[in-house]
Order: sequence, then C-alpha cells, then structure tokens
Amino acid sequence: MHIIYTDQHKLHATDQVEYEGHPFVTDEVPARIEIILSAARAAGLGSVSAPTDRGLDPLFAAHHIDFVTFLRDIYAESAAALGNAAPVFPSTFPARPIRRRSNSVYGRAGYYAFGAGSPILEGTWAAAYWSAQCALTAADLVQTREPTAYALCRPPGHHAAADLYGGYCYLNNAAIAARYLQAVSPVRAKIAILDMDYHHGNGTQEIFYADPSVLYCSLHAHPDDDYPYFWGGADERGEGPGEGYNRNWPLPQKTDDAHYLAALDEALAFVQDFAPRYLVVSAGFDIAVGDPVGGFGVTVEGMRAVGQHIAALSRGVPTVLVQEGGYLLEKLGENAVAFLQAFV
Ligand code: Q9C
Ligand code: ZN
Repeated sequence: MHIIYTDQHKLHATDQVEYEGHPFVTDEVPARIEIILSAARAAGLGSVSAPTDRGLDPLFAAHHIDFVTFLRDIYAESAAALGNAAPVFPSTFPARPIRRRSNSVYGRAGYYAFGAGSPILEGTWAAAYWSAQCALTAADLVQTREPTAYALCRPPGHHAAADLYGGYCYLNNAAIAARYLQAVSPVRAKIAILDMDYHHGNGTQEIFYADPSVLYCSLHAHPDDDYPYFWGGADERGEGPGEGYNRNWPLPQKTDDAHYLAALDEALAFVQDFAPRYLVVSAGFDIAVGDPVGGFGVTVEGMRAVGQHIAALSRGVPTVLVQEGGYLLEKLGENAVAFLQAFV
C-alpha cells in the first residue's frame, strides 16, 4: 500500500499555541501523524512517499474561492492589522442570518468558522494545503493503478464545508479527493464516501448533499450526545437530486465492537448497492475505546475487523483512505495498523 505523507503538517504547530496561559489545542497535535507513520513503517505496511503539487485548482472543486483565499491570506492580514503576528481565534459567529459581512479580521474569521476550536496559526495554510495534496496524490494512485492508497492527512478535513472551517478541519481532503476522481474520469464517476470517524462529517455531508453522484455514508456519535451537534441525524438523507444519497448512522455512547460492526455492515450494503467506481474512506480512529475526544468502545480487534469489513467490500473498488481524527496517542499506532493491515 502506498502511504502519502509530508512533514509540512508540523507547520500547523497546535501543540505550541497558548491561549490565556493554557495550551489551546491538546488533542489535534503533530505527534498524531508521526505516531501513525512510525507504526505503519514498523509494521511494514507499505512505501512512504511525498505528495506531488497539483496546485489550487482541485481545491476549488470542493470549496469556494473566497474561502480558500481567506485561509491562505488571513494570518498575514491579521498580523498586518494588529501590528504583530498572532494566531487567529475567532469567537463571534453568525449563528443566525446576518445583514452584512464584516471586513475586520475577526469578522471574516468568524464568518467562515462554525466553532472556536480551530485556530489559524502561521503554518496552518501550508499544512492544510499539503494535507489536501496528500489526498490528491493518493487519489491519483488509485485512479491510475493502485487498489488502495493511504493519505496520512493532517490537519483532518471532514468537518470543513464549501466555505466553513471547524472541528480541527480547514480543507476537506476527502471531498477534494472525491471531486478530483470525478474530474479525471472520462464519465462522471460515482464515488462513495464512507466516514468512520467518531464525529459526523458535516462538511462532507453538506458539500455533496444535493449531489446524486457522490454517496455519503457516515457512522458517528448521535448529535444529541456529541460534536458537531447540529448535523448527523438519520433523517438527513440528501436533497433535490441528491435525495437518498446521504445516509447517517447516529450511534449511542459506548458503542462496542459488535454494534459498530453491525451498523458498518448496513452502511457497506448501501455502498455496494450504489456500485461506486471509487471508494473514499474518511478514516478516523477516534472510535477507539478511551479516545479523549471520542465516546465509543471499539477495541483494537474491533478496529481490525472494521478494516477487514471495508477491505472486503473494496476489493475491485479502488479505495483512497484519508486520515481524519484519532487522538489516543498511546494506542494510535496500534489502532491504525490494525485497521490498515486489511488493505495491504
Ligand atoms: N474539548 C475530528 O475528529 N471537540 N474533529 C471540541 C474539545 C471538537 C473532532 C471539544 C472535536 C472535533 C476530525
Ligand atoms: Zn473525529
């Protein structure tokens, strides 16, 4: 299996940011990806290579141009406006329809964010850009010849919508990969996105909500229990021509191996019926028991079975694995390898 990785993610140095004297982000830290990388290497899962640069154009297939421009420029604009460089942490959001958009740095940051947990640091744009390039390079590999490729993306992406960031996500790597696979296909290829992260992938859902060519299936914590709270109900099934092509499995807290796998098999049956040309998996390991941001009880053996069930379906369906969440650093390597082994 090809593993696509770049150390550019370290520029999103969330572990070095303090806010009023406290570490601001303690979960989505650079160590996550380094731990997974070394565990994957030690287990001999495949060759590691760097992404190639496909530029900005593939990003615009999933995101608005003004949003991408904002992400690229806001740190420097903030530094110029304030007279000193500092992370951008918006805390005011247009939670209801608004009458005007603000030109201020914090007005613009708040406009494009749906929550306060995702600071924009000096290196956030570079990291997010290269994270998306990892997904694109993995997509190209499965498009040309490989059955599976694994994009070791950081920052993650599935909470980012066409013009919204949040939940540690800035650019939606899975959505960018899906749109790229369609763009390079002679006929508009049907893509299934299977999202196994503990959190609902609200950004991915919204990007494809009216689109029947991309099936989005997500298993996640029930929105009455956990983040992102305002999306992820079983009744969210798509709209217009996309009606029926969005499927959610909101699951209770402490969901164990057996119950997770039962729901996964239902989702996989939907994917199979859809008969996609490509499969994109939003691979979040925060379903693991003990994850500090999660609330499920999936064991290492459960994680192995999750990989096996997805891999069984994906034989014959070229598959891009896109890294999303997973925060239990002590077990992250073991969980990742257990999942990935089925795809080798
Ligand atoms: N104390 C992903 O797994 N939680 N994002 C905020 C923190 C945000 C998770 C509360 C969770 C976002 C990609
Ligand atoms: Zn998550």
